[in-house]
Amino acid sequence: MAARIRRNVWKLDRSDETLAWYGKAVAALIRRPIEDPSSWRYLAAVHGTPQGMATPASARGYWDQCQHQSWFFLPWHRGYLASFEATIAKTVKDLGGPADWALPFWDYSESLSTERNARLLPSAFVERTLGDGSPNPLWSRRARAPGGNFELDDTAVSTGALRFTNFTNSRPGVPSGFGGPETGFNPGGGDNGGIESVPHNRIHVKIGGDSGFMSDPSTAALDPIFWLHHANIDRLWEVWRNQGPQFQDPSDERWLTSVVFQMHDGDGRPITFRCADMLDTTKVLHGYTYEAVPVAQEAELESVEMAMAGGARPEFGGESEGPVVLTGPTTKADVVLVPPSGLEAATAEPRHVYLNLENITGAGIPGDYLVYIDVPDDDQPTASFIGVMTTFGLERASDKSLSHGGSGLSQVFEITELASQLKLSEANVSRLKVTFVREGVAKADADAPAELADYAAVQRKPANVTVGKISLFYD
Ligand SMILES: [Cu+2]
Repeated sequence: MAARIRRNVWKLDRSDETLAWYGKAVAALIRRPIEDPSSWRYLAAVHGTPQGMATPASARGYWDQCQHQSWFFLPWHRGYLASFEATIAKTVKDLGGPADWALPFWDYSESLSTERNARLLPSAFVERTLGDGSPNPLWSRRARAPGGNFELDDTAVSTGALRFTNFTNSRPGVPSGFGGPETGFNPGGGDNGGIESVPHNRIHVKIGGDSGFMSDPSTAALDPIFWLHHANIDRLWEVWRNQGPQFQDPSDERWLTSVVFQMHDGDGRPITFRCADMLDTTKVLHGYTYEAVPVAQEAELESVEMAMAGGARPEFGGESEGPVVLTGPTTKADVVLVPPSGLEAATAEPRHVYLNLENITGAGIPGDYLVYIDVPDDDQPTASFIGVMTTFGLERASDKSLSHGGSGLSQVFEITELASQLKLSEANVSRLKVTFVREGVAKADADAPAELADYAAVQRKPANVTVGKISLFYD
């Protein structure tokens, strides 16, 4: 069979039945027992399970496998999507549908001039019931969003991560590239790759709100929109690679072959794969392609020149005086710059300056934070936006009982241009002021599809978040 074609969900014809068949398959899978690898709940548990949920012996090594804050984020999720797509496609066929069903993708970052609905949840997912009054299998527990409008603003849908020319990075203190930091098999914690942070993490929390399934890795894949969101992230990997010869996947064997992932195929048979098996989408399980992989325009204008993996460790330029607890809508913190080995000692202007947020820990769903630094503007300091601190996966990353958890998330922003405006390399500047503005999370529906009511009953912990340290590095 020719490779399946994953299509843009907002570009499907009115007569197209892809989503109608998706709904029918979801309704079938959701009734299957959780021990069945082709059931809705088993497939979601492969990503993560809520705390306290027992893993049956037969599911050990299959559940709780999601790779986040890692260079395995993209390839693991690619295999996961293919396993899911194969299961849905087989069910669609068994129900009398087409043999070539493929997962659509939701391109929320598409220009509103070519698709004015791009930032709205596709309409088939919005209503609780279908025309005949029966429950809509594509509806789920989400932030309340009239008409499917989750207010995905520019900061949520930005594809700025495509400008990273490096896939990964192993140097502490500098950004982790497009795909994520070099790690071992990793269930979470540490620094997100550019594409994982935005739009991936942002979209999760915007859709899930304070207690919807999408806000937490342990319930996210219970929401049928999860898969269309991840199909788009997977597509953006193809867009990234398509930008030119300098956009290369890692060639290191530690990435390509050393870690083996296990899942099931569409017939429920165990399969294994490595990253090397995930590089050509037409050879991933049943094979697929995307109908739209444009060359990113902004990448042609300017790509982020990154300090390459393996280079010298950047110089330490200062840090906050202690942990910063983010309470209330706005929190300000100072980074104390270090003389004499600090920036002012540098003989020339530093090539890059990086602001690091380290050991971000907490619980619940606090939502994302907009981060600013004060820059002088006609002697009046103005807060200048440097990026978004995302919190998807915070509770997991802060959980000391998990094998890799406990030390929390981290995030790195390159602030080279602002640092030069700030004249950080001059001796009279001794402090950098950082401001965190809480974006807040929308209230989610209390209900959930009847078959998933158990998950909705789990109480979320009250939200709190602490940034362990803010530090500055330069090279
Ligand atoms: Cu995700």
